[in-house]
Amino acid sequence: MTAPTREDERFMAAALRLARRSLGLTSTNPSVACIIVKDGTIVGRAVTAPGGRPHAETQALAEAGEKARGATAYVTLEPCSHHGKTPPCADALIASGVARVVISILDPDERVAGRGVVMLRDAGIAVDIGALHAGGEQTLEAYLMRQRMKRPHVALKLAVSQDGMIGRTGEGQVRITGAISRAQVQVLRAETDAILVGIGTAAADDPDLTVRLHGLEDRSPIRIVLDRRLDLPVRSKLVRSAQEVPVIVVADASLDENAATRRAALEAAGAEVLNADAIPDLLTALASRGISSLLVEGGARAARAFLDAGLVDRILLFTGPITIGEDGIRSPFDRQSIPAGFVLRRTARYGDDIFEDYERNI
Ligand code: AOF
Ligand code: ZN
Repeated sequence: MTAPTREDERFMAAALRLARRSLGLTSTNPSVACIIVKDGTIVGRAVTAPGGRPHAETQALAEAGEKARGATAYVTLEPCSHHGKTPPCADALIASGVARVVISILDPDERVAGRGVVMLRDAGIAVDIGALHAGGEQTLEAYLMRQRMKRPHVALKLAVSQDGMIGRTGEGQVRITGAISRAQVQVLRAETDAILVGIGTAAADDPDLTVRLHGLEDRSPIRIVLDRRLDLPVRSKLVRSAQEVPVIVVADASLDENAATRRAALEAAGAEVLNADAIPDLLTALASRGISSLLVEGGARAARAFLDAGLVDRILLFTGPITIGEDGIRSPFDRQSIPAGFVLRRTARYGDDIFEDYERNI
């Protein structure tokens, strides 16, 4: 195995950028990109198709055609070796005549797990693993979390005022952040498989939690409400739009008979009711359905529940310029009191707001 060259890193960076563009579109498959390079020129490039198939490699090879012979393929995830709904990508690469394959991350899927590399090497193809490994881990973080830990990757989003509040008691939505931040939140939603709020937020704000940003309207994630006693009104925007974008209402397993009526009403309106007593149970259930990424969007109680369970991997903190005052609803934390164990990865200014991206330091 040789160390990746500058050129390898340049093409892998391009592949990772391409893969990131389809995050949220390929579930339950990861978004993987493949770039085929012949004599320094890109002759084929593709990302996993919406819905997860075809995989990246077969599409990139189709574009390259005969030019793939002797070329180098850059793939963000180890090419698959299993016969799933499509034949193995490793076979397609071998048949194409590529001379070398550069991989960022090995695939933890137990059907693959190094077998893709073995197939390629057995066929005489040079394989280099680990180019831009950290970037690969980040781009595939949700998929890797589900594969390795059998739970989705959890990001907690909070919009906090200067005085550490997330809203005002008795009021619906309070505008804490500006238009650019709100558009960024829409992008975050589009990139995630599922989005979650507590019943407090669902009842107070009556949000629909869909993606409305121009061009991303078809990328609304599944919506989940933590609602132990099934109080979510059937007339809420969430339930009324359940036919278009799925809604899962998470209730206690042991509910009284009155709840059976509410459950039936929610189900008749198209929502799904899922029983889970604790957050780890919920995450296990979501992972087993192929949900790799979860965005927790509010409010304070839901945020605290995930933090207390130690099940937050990323914090996306938007701090707006306004001050709310005494009747405010206090955020579990603000910029000055980030929970222990998180490190700042990125910061940006969105108009008058400050955005900070914290990652759990493991
Ligand atoms: C690749 N290239 O573009 C992707 C891969 O359900 P299946 O048969 O599509 O298999 C899903 C698995 O395929 C997934 O868990 C991961 O191992 C791999 N994804 N592999 O060679 C791709 N998206
Ligand atoms: Zn494949």
